[in-house]
Amino acid sequence: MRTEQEIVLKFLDLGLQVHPDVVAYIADQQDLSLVDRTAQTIPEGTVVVMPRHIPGFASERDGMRILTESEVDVVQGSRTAAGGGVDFRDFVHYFRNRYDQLAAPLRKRKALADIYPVEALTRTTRYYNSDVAVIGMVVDVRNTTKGHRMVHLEDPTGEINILFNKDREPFAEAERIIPDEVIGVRGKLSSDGNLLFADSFHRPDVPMNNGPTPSETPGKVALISDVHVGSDTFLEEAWNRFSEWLTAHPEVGYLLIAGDLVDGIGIYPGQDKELTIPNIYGQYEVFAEMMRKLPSHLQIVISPGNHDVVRGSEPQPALPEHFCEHFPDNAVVVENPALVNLQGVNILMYHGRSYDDMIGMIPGASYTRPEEIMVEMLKRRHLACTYGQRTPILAAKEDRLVIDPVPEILHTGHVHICGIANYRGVLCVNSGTWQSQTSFQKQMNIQPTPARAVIVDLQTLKPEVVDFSGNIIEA
Ligand code: D5M
Ligand code: FE
Ligand code: ZN
Repeated sequence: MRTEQEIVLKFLDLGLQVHPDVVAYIADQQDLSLVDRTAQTIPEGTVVVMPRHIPGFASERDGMRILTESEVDVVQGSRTAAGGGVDFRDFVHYFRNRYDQLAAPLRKRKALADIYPVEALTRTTRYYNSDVAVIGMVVDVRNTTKGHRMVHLEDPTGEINILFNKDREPFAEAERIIPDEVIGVRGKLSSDGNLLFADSFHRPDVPMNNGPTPSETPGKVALISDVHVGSDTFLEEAWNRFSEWLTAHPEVGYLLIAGDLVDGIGIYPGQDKELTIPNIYGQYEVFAEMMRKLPSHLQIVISPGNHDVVRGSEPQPALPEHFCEHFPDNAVVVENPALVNLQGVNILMYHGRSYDDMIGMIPGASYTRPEEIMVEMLKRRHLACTYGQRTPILAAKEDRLVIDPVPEILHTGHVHICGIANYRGVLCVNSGTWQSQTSFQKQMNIQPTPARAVIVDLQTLKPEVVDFSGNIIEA
């Protein structure tokens, strides 16, 4: 009998199933007594013996050293957490919940001491002409004929207009205010209580003293997105180079894929002419095959994007079972967005549909610098705050697009352009794509940066961009 078979049977005799990496490890050691020794030390109730159950697991396979077993902890956005249906009352709950979540950090600001409910300011003469602070959600924002910025703000008690004078300091930042974000403003109330003249302006933001918590043990994660399997612009050769590279780099223990796994069907007009796999099941089948070819020690986390088969409104549910039944055991599907913890390092994965809204609204923003938009998301502590534009949002009882806790890494995609920034200790990574320029992007004048993976060292939180485009010449 082959050693591997013997090991499996020995575990089965003990009422235990066993992970293939454990079998390979014990076979390598040529020490069958390890089966009994492992069985004695595993926690009670264990069904499958995992590499972590072998103390100090470190294996030599294919001549490579696997340092530690990688483990993914899905903190937010695991498959079971999917929100329910929509009810008109949920809109009220949804925005109230957003307000409550984002007003909390603002209340702690010294500059926003003595916050008043809007109703108290507008309904009583008491505060007219005085210095006050409010926290509210932006209903809308516009420029006045004189070039000032007027923000219509709402809190749970009422509504008020706020004027940002073009000649005063907070004006520049006020130009970047967008609908449905939660802000705090200090200023002077007009003599009739209807207008607040802003002196200072505050966002929930990442705390100034934010310090990331790196991993205490070695490990690396590869961040990618927008694979677009099934499209005639999918870069198969570059993908194969990446796949081989991962096999040759066992120190990379994790692969996080932030959506647009496949190109999908009927996502944009005329897409059928640009598909090599015209069937959605076929697309996920090929994607699954690509995942199975990756080394088995790699922990893969897969979240959906706007080209994937799930509902477009965010949070998007994880891929349903029948589209991922051929994914390997080392892959886990999560929602979009999802917060995963790798060796103590929190990584917030979000596909990034809201780029399409924010780029249009924030002065100076561009598809070529996605990292700047990631900073804007962090300042607002929200992934997609503007409701009712291109990003469909599911109004549920809780706003799960709020960024809380502040992660060590924010990982997005969608834009197809690689961009990296560090904002108050948060590493922002937009990982690019595995698809060359599409006809749509040509029309939009978007030049993608395909076939790059961003590798982050979990101990130092330093990113490194590895280019797999080979001989592809970028236009
Ligand atoms: O997005 C691919 C690229 O196209 C990405 O740069 C965003 C851009 N894009 C996608 N949808 C829109 C809309 N509606 N307006 C402007 N730009 C857009 P993908 O999700 O892969 O199709
Ligand atoms: Fe995409
Ligand atoms: Zn996308």
